[in-house]
Amino acid sequence: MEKYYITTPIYYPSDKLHIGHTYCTVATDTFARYKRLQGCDVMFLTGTDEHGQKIEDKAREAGVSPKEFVDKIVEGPRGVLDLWKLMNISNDRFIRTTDDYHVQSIQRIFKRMFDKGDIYKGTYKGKYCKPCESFWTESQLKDGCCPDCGRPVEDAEEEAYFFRLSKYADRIRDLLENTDFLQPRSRVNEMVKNFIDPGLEDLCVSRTSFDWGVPIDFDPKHVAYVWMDALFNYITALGYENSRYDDYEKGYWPGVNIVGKEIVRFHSIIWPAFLMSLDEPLPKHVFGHGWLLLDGGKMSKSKGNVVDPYILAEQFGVDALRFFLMRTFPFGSDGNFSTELLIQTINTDLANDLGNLVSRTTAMVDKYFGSTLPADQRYQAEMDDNLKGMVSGLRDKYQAAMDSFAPHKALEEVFRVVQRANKYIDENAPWALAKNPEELPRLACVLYHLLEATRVCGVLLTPFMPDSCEKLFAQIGAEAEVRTWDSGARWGALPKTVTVRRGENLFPRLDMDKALDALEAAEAAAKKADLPEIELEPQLEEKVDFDTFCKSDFRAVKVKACEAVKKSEKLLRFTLDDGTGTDRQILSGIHKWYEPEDLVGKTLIAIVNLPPRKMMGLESCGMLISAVHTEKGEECLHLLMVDDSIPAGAKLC
Ligand code: ME8
Repeated sequence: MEKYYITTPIYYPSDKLHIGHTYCTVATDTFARYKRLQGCDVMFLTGTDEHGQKIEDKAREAGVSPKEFVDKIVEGPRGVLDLWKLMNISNDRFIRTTDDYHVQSIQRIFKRMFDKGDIYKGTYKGKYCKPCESFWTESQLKDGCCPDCGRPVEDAEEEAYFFRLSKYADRIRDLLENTDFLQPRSRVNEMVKNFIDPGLEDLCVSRTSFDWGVPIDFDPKHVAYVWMDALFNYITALGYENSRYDDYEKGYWPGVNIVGKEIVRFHSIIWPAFLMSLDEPLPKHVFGHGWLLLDGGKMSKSKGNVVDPYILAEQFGVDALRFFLMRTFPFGSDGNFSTELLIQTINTDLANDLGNLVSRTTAMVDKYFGSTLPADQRYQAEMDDNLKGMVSGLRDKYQAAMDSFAPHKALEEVFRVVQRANKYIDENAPWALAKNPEELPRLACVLYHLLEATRVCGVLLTPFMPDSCEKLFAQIGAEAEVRTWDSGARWGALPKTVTVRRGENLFPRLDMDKALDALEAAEAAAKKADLPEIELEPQLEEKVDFDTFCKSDFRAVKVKACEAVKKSEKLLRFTLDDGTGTDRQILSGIHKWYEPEDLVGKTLIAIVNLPPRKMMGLESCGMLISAVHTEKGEECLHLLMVDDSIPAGAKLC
């Protein structure tokens, strides 16, 4: 059986995971599942990269040991392991670079390279980017800052060990330029131009200024450079230079390393040079995927724009989220993430196209044939050829896309067939065939074709949405033997007299406004749950000076009319008597809590000297005051109302 080894970058647990990290791991999981579907003996590795100064610093700030700090992020509630479980990540192994066997391997590897003369002692003078844990030479800096993250760098000088990276420059150039080692091809130029052409300098591979790393056992004031420690995880996890595993000898290596674009330099220059030094085989491929961006910028906790994968998966479903990530963003390029796009994709591809195909087809088999198709399926028609041809040719196209690391293209092919199948329903109008008893064999044939198209799409979608495809198979009556890779290329594998079992709607349609509101509420609740209790105490809120407060003009206002704003789920439009003799219009997003007719005649409190704002094309002059609190995770809102003894226009002071 062909062995296939694939890895994700090991995550640096200095903070919580965001949707960008999830993207990378879901993609690798999809490839691993695809190879398993093909019958390969797959080893899929992920893990965490736990050493380095940044973690030592963060742990100190938190008042815990570095190990306690990383343990919480890796193993704690809603930590890394929990997230991969939730996302249905099928890794066979999880490595932590603090694991004893890995530490032992790094020490042995360091010694072997030292004994060989590829690592030597010298003095490090240069620049260091602490957040990226990267050394840079003066010439590599961009405007004096780290070329990766743009942040300031520090001067660094210390006794250090160096790796003779320069010795491997020609071999690395050849590897990049003349093989398909680094993909997509577009990344090759960047590496050669920025790093190889200016000349590769030897690489500093030890530090003495902090302790949180793998100690060099023959010179213990040094710890191994975190990238050396991290890169070797790909083979130490197979048992290289340790006795914990024996999979390295069993032939899993060389494997495929999937990495994000900012760490392609480490993986396509330093990593192969390390392996060359040890005379070990190089990875089959390094694939550098793009970034998910938010509003065109990088996702990062510090920008306060992290999108929590837990919340997204809980709100929209694990498979819908997995699917969206793979369907929407071409794998080698950057893409702009947005929740609106996620909801749109769910509605279009999953609810309208795939979900509808399954529910319409099973409903018709159920309605016209009492759930089991009859064996008599005469009358193939010429109009069937196009659908049959597309379905029969689908697996090859899908395979070509997957093998060139283009899962988005594979999904494009599958959805072309899903859409074609939906069109086939309309072309054949089964409801019309059902009216004529003589047409029943043709009707059975049409429905069988639809089930076949659905089944083949289901087989090929399994790596992307494993749980949903199981449900899909159960509904269309596809048993285990027709869920296989082989059967994915065989038109007619489904037994003719198949029995369908109508089930729940696989992907219900979402209401955009409601879904966004629910997401906002879930995010707010999660943020609250994250905060230490003391920060919720009102006395810690920012103070407003008395004069500023006095500038606010609060008035009693009487509701003359109130109506829902067209095309808005939330907004109510109030016509108010504010005592001035001229009506005042205020818009308020409170429809969730109040029906407009219940508010007419009530006296409310409004702040009336805010600058006018436009909402849904209407002007709002002021804001109604309400009291808001959360009960059982639900946001509750009450408008402040006063009794009739207070006339409209009365000023609150
Ligand atoms: O780089 N979009 O760890 P890491 C897409 N420990 N991918 C993103 C992303 C985004 N917005 N943000 C991060 C490290 N990633 C090292 C790896 S491997 C020997 C050591 C990806 O936690 C990023 O590109 O900073 C990287 O591939 C992965 O998440 C882990 O990032």
